[in-house]
Amino acid sequence: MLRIHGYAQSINVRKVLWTCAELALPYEREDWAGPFRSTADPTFRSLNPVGMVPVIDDDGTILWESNTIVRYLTASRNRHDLLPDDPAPRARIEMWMDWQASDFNNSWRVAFQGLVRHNPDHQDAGAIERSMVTFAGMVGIVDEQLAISGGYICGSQFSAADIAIGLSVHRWRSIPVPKPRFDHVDRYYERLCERAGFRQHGRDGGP
Ligand SMILES: N[C@@H](CCC(=O)N[C@@H](CS)C(=O)NCC(=O)O)C(=O)O
Repeated sequence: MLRIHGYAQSINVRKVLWTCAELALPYEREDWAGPFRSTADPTFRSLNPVGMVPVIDDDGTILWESNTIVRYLTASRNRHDLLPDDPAPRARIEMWMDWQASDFNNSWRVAFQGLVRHNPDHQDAGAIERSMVTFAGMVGIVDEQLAISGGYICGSQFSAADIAIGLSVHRWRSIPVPKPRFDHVDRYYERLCERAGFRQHGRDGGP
């Protein structure tokens, strides 16, 4: 049985949970990080030396990094509709996933910590404003892509990249301040809400 290590409210753990829903894959989950057991625990560090959730143990295959796990689960279960074998379409999906993990993910950090988590370390109004401007710029890029892509981030078909991008879009919508409106992103969000996995782990899974 697949084991997932990580608390269910983590955006990165939710990528894995949503993927499991898409694959109808049963799993057991252990709470680690966030308000639960510290990832500094040597047991956890033996699974992931960088001390972050999610981690999976798939019958002895131990992996960390959420987007890598999403790709591994879809590929190992032969879900070529979500992640094709063909190098070019596959790379286009990986490209959006890599951008999500590196640039998009980093843009919201200060705004999210300050405005949603009310983290006392992130209450500098100027820094929050700068983070919101960068975040909005990146949601604007997603909006432009959706205007030409055909419904999902890499085309007319839902793919593994939508799991990463979709949760980032959900995070954008969860920030409780007036924001620029992006019509293609709004329609994308409604399209994602047609999927049970997104409703559970995105829309209703926390900010
Ligand atoms: N690049 C990593 C980032 C993972 C990450 O930032 N995980 C957070 C939770 S969302 C974490 O483990 N934080 C440590 C903690 O809460 O103790 C991934 O995509 O898996």
